[in-house]
Amino acid sequence: MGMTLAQKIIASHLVSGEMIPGHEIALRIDQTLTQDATGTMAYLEFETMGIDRVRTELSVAYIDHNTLQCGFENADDHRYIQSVARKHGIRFSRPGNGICHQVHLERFGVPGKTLIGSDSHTPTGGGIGMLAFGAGGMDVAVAMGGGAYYITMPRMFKVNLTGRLRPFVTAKDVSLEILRILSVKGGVGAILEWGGEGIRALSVPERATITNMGTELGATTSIFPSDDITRAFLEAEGRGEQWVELKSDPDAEYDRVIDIDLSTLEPLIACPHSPDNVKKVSALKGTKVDQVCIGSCTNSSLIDMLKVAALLKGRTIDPSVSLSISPGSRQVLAMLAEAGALNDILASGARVLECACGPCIGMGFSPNSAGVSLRTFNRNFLGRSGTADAGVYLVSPETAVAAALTGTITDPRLLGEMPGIRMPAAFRIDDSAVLLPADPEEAKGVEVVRGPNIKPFPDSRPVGDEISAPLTLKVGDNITTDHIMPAGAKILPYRSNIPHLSQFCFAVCDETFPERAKAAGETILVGGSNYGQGSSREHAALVPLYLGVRAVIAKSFARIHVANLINAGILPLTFVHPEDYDRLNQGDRLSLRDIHAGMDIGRIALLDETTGETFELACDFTDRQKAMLKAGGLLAYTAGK
Ligand code: MIC
Ligand code: SF4
Repeated sequence: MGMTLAQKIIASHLVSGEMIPGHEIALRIDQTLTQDATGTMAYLEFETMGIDRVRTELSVAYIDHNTLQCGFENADDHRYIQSVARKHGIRFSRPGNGICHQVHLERFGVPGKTLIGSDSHTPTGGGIGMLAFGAGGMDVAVAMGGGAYYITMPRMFKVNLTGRLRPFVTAKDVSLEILRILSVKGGVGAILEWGGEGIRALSVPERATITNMGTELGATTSIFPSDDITRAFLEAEGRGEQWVELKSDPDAEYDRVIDIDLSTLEPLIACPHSPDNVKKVSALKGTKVDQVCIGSCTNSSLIDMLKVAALLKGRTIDPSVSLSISPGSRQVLAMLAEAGALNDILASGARVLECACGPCIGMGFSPNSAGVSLRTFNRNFLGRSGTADAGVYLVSPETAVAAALTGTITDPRLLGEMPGIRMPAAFRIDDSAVLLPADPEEAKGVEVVRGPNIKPFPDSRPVGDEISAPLTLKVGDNITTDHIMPAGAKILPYRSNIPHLSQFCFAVCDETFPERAKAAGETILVGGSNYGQGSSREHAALVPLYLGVRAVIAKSFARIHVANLINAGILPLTFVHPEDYDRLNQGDRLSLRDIHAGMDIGRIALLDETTGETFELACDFTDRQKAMLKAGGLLAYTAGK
């Protein structure tokens, strides 16, 4: 039997394990990336490993999230990351150089290589034929040290594209269509491979929009073949020699095949507060819009921005709308300027922001109270924009422009002719904002600079044989890491200060949680299905650890978050009978007994001491995971080895 494209890359990087879906496998990692909001922690973790130089082919530290610098905190963290990168052999992409995923695609992504990044949208690299995964900071630290990356061998889904997109229907609408079909948990445990004749008309940045939002499906990753379109992109980036052809075998077998006829798609929109709450744009026409934001790692490529500029050219935005544009990289911004397109954007009344994540993560540009914000981003979780009662909708750049011009949700097809925009034959290459590390000799003298915002890690706690603690918080389905550990301009500067962050843990659900958890000493949490979806931030595990969370019981977990819980030494358990979720009440005292023996047989008994009821919980830990939990997490486990 032939292999799928992802299986081929896995096979060529397999360190241990069998490629049987559901089994743990370990992969050799060629490249890593970090961004600053997770990077400070990842490099602190890397430093504890005592390794002089990264052992990857390439590691890049990007500064793109925490760029407001309202106080000393971020500036200090950036200096720390810059110095640690210089010392340990990591390239440093300076603030303003762009969003990690966009810059990595432009300058560093190589088909057939493996990449892990401390950011959940690292699968953007799948657009260029990389096998790219989002991971917690500790996993990235281990990979930088030459260690393998462990995942559960995924199932293979094929998305077969036929036909051609009609004018004003875009790659973003394809992402929204697959979310409509599969939902935010439909990709869990799977890799999505995109193929079919329909991909021939999709450029690499458009493919990257699609693999980027595969994260919203909960997928392990997403990937496109590497073909002559990939070659053209690499050549235009001056990296043609890095191209290799990659495709699945004709007789490769998939666990599921999804067919999408591109010619039938219409402009789509994801409504508050979930990326899979998808409707046709036409169904919402006339809805008043207050704010429009164009950018983010999903839609900030040169092609996206040139289309936006062409549609704005000679027009003025509606006076009631505030429009922001964040180009994805310095390369994009410079080329917009050279083409005169930046002037068309400015003349329309748009506000041009820095080449960074910006509004996507609530770093400024929060909407007005109860405002309606249309964004070309990938997530619209409650509160993520920084305005608790705002309604955020996810759309294509074309639909965003239509709303900015009219002040209402408008089908972009009403804008008239779509200007013909093509990918340039050559991009403007200037890597001067990516600083190279010191050579090994010089590196010995490089001093790592630490600011006062860097606080120690929470103490690790080995999982013992018994946990008895109150159920301090019970939450529902699809809880995101933005619920568990919110981001935004006020909180993000403290990513290296767990005690400070802890005040905001679960603030979206229950502001009293941190105090109650601290008072309880030890705590058990209960959640519904897909618990921990969304970002890769390990803070959503480290902060609960700090607050005394010892176990999380849920109907099911999101992939990166469950790995982060185990890395932090928190026991993740699932209900054998999902209906048992309804029988546990917040405030009950729970006890888990004979945990170590239970981990071996995959079943742990739970007693609700308050009601006297007993329940069966499941776990499926590998020997490595059991050892990590017993040691108190990945760092303690690694130190012990
Ligand atoms: C996000 O989009 O939620 C983030 C901010 O990029 C996160 C990383 C973080 O929390 O720092 C992600 O996607 O992993
Ligand atoms: Fe940045 Fe938003 Fe992309 Fe996260 S999703 S990396 S915050 S642009």
